[in-house]
Amino acid sequence: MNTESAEKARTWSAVARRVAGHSLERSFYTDRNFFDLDIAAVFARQWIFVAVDAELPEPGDYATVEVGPYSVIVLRDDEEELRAFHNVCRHRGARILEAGNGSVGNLVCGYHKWTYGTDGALRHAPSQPPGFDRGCFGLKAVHVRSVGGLVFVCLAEEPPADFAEVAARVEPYLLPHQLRRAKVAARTDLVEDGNWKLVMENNRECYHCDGHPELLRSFFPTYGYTEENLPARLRPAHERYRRADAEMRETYERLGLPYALIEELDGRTTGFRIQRDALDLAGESFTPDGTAACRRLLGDLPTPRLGHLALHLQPNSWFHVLGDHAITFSVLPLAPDRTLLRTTWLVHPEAEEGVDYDLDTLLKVWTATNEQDARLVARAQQGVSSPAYEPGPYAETEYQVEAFCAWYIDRLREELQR
Ligand code: 3BY
Ligand code: FES
Ligand code: FE
Repeated sequence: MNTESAEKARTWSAVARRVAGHSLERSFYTDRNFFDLDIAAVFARQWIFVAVDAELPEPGDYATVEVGPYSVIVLRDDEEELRAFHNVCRHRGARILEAGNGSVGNLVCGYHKWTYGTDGALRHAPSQPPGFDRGCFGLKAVHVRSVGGLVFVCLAEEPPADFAEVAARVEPYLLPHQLRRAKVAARTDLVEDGNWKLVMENNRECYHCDGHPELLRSFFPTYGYTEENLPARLRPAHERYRRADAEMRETYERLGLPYALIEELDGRTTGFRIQRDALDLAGESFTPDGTAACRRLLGDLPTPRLGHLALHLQPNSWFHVLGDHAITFSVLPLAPDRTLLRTTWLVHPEAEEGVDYDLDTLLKVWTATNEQDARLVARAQQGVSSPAYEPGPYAETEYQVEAFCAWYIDRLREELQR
């Protein structure tokens, strides 16, 4: 057996050995081969959440995003449509734009100044001989689409066919918040010392939520439990939840806001979960007393007491959309043991910092929560890196972690069978 097929056989047997209801083996979190396979099977195949429309309001506005070895330019073109291109020059391959966001008239490669329009067409290539056909050297396009103001790219030639259906089911929940026209109040990049799957798994359970004192002022720690498996210490919170939930349902009905839980996290190509749900205390926002952090409400909604719309998507994102603001989370793998978590806070387009909202108050809870989660993820990475680690059993309340892993293993199987 050559090295490549020996490697493939090892990968196959690790995938085949996976025991449902248990965490993954060490190699999935530590090996370069699995990291490369994750890029090929997941990040280069699926729709990946990378940006928000509100970052790119005007023609020429762009954001560059690194997805494993890929670099992608997401851009608003001259017709105000979203476009995405590989950030790779068609001359000798240099990165065209440096990392970050900005605004351009044309895309000019920093190496020898080949110049592309916002439609990706090569407009100018200095000193090329007569007969040089610019039409053969346009930028390579990447699939891109917005779902209610959330921007996704897909690096595959043929994107998963079921994403359009997911978008159609999710958009009615998002549209009342008008995220497409919102304003970016802040964005943070946190590099976590753990594999991207540990970051996702950590987000998919509230078994560890005791570690989030700031979040738990407003977020019900009963999340993910049922009446049957609810621990006794969460009974009082559950009682408060039941009262708030009954009231919220009336509000949602009255305002015509979609709220029903849809949970299809595995068994399909684009796994997702969406639910509009109550928050504790004032029930408006992620603040110490639960009151709104921003006075101007998204989409000019008539009341801030709307709880939160929680959206989870496989493979790399989650969202909390409230009456007064929205927060988006994008997870991008950097190395087997390093992951970027990009968090973006959105407010009403006319909300003024210092007048309608205080930036510290707006950012406080999720900044603290992200840092707490990053410490837990680093701890998990350290532990699973030990040869003594063996996969352990999930608690019932960790069913969404199991759904994530089952979904992920299916993607690896698909890739290995290609
Ligand atoms: O972000 C979420 O969806 C929540 C917060 C706490 C745990 N996780 C389920
Ligand atoms: Fe871009 Fe030469 S590599 S112009
Ligand atoms: Fe957490």
